[in-house]
Amino acid sequence: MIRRYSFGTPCDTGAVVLSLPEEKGKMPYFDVRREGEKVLFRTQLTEEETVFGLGENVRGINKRGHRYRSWNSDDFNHTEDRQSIYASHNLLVFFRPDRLFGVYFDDPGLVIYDLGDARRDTAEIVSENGDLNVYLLEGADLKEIAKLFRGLTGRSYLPPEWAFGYIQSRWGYASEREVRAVAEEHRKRHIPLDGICMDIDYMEGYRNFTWKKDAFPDLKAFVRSMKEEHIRLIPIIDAGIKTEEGYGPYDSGKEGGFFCKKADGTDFVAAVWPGRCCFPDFLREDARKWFGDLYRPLLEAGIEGFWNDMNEPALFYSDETLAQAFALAETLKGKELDLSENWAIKDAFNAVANNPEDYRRFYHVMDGRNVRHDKVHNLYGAGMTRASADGMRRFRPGERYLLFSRSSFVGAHRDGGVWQGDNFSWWSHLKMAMQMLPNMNLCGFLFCGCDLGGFGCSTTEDLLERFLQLGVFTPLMRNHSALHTREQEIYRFSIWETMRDTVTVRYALLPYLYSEYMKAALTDSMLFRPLAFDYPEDRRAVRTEDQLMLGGECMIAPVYEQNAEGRYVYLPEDMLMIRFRSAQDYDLIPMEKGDHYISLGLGEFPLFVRNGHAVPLCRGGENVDEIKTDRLKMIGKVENEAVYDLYRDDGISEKVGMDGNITRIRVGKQELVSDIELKPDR
Ligand code: MIG
Repeated sequence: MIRRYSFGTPCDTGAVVLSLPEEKGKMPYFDVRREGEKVLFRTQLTEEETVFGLGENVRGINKRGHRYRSWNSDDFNHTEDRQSIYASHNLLVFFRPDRLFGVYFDDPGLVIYDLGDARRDTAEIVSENGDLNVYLLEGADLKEIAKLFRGLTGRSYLPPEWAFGYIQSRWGYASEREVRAVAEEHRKRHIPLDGICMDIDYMEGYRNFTWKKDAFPDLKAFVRSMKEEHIRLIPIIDAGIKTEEGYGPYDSGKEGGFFCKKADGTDFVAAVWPGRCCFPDFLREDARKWFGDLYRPLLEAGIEGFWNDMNEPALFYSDETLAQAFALAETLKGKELDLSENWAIKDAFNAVANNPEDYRRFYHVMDGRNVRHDKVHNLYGAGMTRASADGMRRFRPGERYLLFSRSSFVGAHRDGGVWQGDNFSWWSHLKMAMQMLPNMNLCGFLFCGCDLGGFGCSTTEDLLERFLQLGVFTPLMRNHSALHTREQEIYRFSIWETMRDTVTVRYALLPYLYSEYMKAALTDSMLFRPLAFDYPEDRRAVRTEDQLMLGGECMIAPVYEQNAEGRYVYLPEDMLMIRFRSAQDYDLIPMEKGDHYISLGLGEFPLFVRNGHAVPLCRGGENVDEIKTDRLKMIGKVENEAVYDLYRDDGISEKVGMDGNITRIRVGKQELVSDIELKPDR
């Protein structure tokens, strides 16, 4: 059951697709009070209570014991003490033996969550603006809450099948020659590959929708020839549009009046990569339409997918924030700084970027009204996602497209995926990337993944290998790194063959992973789940922070520690461990419920299959087009019979459903593996 409570005058955030009558009575579970504009929601937490939710954010799967803020931020330093990164996914699920409910704060502005931080026994959520709808979700179990939420907010994005291939990316690829070299090195060494991302360096002076003519003399021919090798190019697009007369997107945006404006009616200007930029008003339908059409030249060149960046929006500086810093510098010039001046001057220059005053300086037009940006800040990235998704839908009606964004809000899960932003090449970030996955899925974002290997600072061989072992299972499997860090393509490393073998497992599992993804999307369920969702009565399972349920049959338990040769795993029931070394090379080890130490040398990683189930493994391939599902090995410990519903489709049509796309595979009692043959799917 879902109930809606309304506070102040909420706007339509685009998150919710169900229209529900407003409840008039008192809201259960929370003490609600108003303080000025703010609305505060308080609830008691018992010792055994677990809190799930908040999607993309720092810390563990159980969010309890910390503070978080919904305020989309370009903050690359995802340390434990952060309270927000790039997304606002305002769903919480409270879970304990005597109560279970979900609560969604449909609020586009700043929301602060104290989930047992000030006091262990109290959660308090504060809406700073006080204009919001609150949805209460009640169901029989955690899975039902997740499903209700998807019913409330709409079906998750369906990517094309090729998007499940391995993608290589790096900030710095600046020419056709460089991109071709990356492709060649993969193909030459038989490292599977389906896509290469083009970061900002492909553009002319970082201007969106341009490309360097000397470095990419014939983009269309280049895209075509890469596609012949089954490699898609995936360009980046940023939010800001360079303010420069004669640059098409600026001129047409200016002419249409599509940029966000300040109170005096002039365009808001702040610097990002290209220098001074204007910011499209993505909350306006006409501006979205205009922006979505700007993707055309790239689509016409054959591009089938994009990643959208800097859409919190990130602001490097504005004339106003710079002027403030310089003014302070002027007053301190020549002085011997005392301590407070010393800090003040540092703070002043740090504050030129992403300054709260800048976010109060410009306006959006919503339903014909001017709305100050900070009141709806968290909708900006979702608006950009929608603009580009619609642009691609108009260009290739009926076909799926690849799209992933840095910033997001619930609702954007219908139009695209997300990557987890700028992590570091840290072991702790490998763990955090895993912990984010189930909460992102809970909030509807199924197509996600982190920068494998780590984005900031230099990776190491073992760290990249362990990242890849997690990436084998994430829908977006992308190796990405920052300029000036150690080069991170698989072929750069002494253990490249080990890494390649790891990637081959992705391709052998692709029929399964694609099938589970599509079924999760089409049935409004989750692909990655905390163990609590499947074993709610098992305290050990509920408290497990470093293992995830995957699809209907499996559990993963990645290694996330340096120099580890194995790890402890808790099995909430009897399972079969597949210990992978490559698509062809793996051990099958039946294991019993309970605690186990599992040895996992550097190139080894486990997948656990619940007894009584079997999962398909195919021969693999070097790209998704090569994947065949006519001959499969069904792997699992089956005493009587196991049934697996394999989802297959043409991999590209937008209009798909479960009907007609499910092949029911039955395996009888088996010796862990049985070979089966199916009618080819294409
Ligand atoms: O301010 O385009 O998160 O993936 O490589 C940095 C350069 C801008 C941030 C993205 C990252 C990307 C980088 N971008």
